[in-house]
Amino acid sequence: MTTVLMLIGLRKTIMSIFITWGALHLNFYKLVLLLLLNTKPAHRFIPTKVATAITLLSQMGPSLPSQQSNIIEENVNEKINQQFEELITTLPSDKGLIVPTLINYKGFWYPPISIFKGVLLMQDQFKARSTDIFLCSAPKTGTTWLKALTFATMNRSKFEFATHPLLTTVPHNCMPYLDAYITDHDVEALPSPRLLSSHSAYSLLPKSTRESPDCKIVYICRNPKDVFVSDYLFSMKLRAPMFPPISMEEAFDLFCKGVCLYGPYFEHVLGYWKARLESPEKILFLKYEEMRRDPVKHVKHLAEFLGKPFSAEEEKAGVIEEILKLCSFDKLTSLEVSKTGKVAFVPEIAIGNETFYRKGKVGDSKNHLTPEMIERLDKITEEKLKGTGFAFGE
Ligand code: PAP
Repeated sequence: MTTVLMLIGLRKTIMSIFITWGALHLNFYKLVLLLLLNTKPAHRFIPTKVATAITLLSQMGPSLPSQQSNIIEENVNEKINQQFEELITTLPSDKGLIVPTLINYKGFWYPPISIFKGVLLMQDQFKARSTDIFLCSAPKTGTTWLKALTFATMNRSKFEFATHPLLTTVPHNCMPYLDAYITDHDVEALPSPRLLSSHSAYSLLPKSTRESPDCKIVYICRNPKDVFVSDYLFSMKLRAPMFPPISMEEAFDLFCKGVCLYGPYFEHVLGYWKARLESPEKILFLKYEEMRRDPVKHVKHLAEFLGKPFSAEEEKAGVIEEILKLCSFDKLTSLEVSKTGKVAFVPEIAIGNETFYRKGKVGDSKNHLTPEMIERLDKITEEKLKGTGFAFGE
């Protein structure tokens, strides 16, 4: 009996040491995440509405996944699985906002979930086509708006504005988010031209995409203060209550030292900026603030860049204004689909559609950051951009 009690006592002591150690070491969270998230979740968090969105996705436009782009059981082969598991336990890690841990892969921060497998797959297997169009961005820089505008522009002769798919489908479900999509879909089955999106850094896009002289990349950036605030508030809505809360001050410190999803933010922007300087015909570089100020000019430019310029008749008929109205913050937020549906880029997390819209304003960060925070981030921005010839929009 005494031996049994001693054993129980010993077990409890070992457990408490393990838990205390775990709370202090990020690798523990990696292991927990592995256990929680890497156990073939079989779309465990995906509600029926997401399945409906996937079906809709398969019924639309030229650059959208068609029925042939079957959802496949798993695209991840043994080699990628092994690479994934090795990397997530050996790469440098730090704190994350949505998931508690981020890992640093080739200079950029990823969550150790299936998106990271997607990035490995993108590099290993993705074959660019000369007709591919990539919409690239760091998170919270205007991706949702850019997706809506590009989808509406590319498909303008296909859909009536009164019955447009964007009235019933969120922009994120109108095109594959490659980083996640590639893990369980056949990207080869997508018809051309493929309209794809990615949050990955330029250096981590598939080699064939970077090297193809013809496939196009549209990149959008936004001033870092608004990006940080938008990201923090968005992430706090998604952070699971089981993980300890993270204050805005702490998240700000992480952002300033470059630790943020897909970041460091400045390196993300500058990677695309440098690539754009080298290949201006391949990369269109947009700034959220400038687009907000003069959206007509930018949508015209976008259409020209994509090889679908608006005709004089279209301009006269007000097609650009119709597209802008359809994709506007007010219109999109008023739709039923934006209030009720969910997007599940990855099986692990389903995101309420309403979460993608907050204020859609330029400069809202001044209502959230202290003057000291603003000064600190402005200083970092100045240092990072020195000598690059690049400036953020205001
Ligand atoms: P994502 O990375 O999660 O896709 P993304 O769309 O890049 O997010 O950025 C979200 C920001 O774009 C939000 O900014 P805010 O937090 O400062 O408000 C969101 O409100 C804004 N946004 C979303 N849709 C539009 C739109 N149609 N027009 C303008 N801004 C928009």
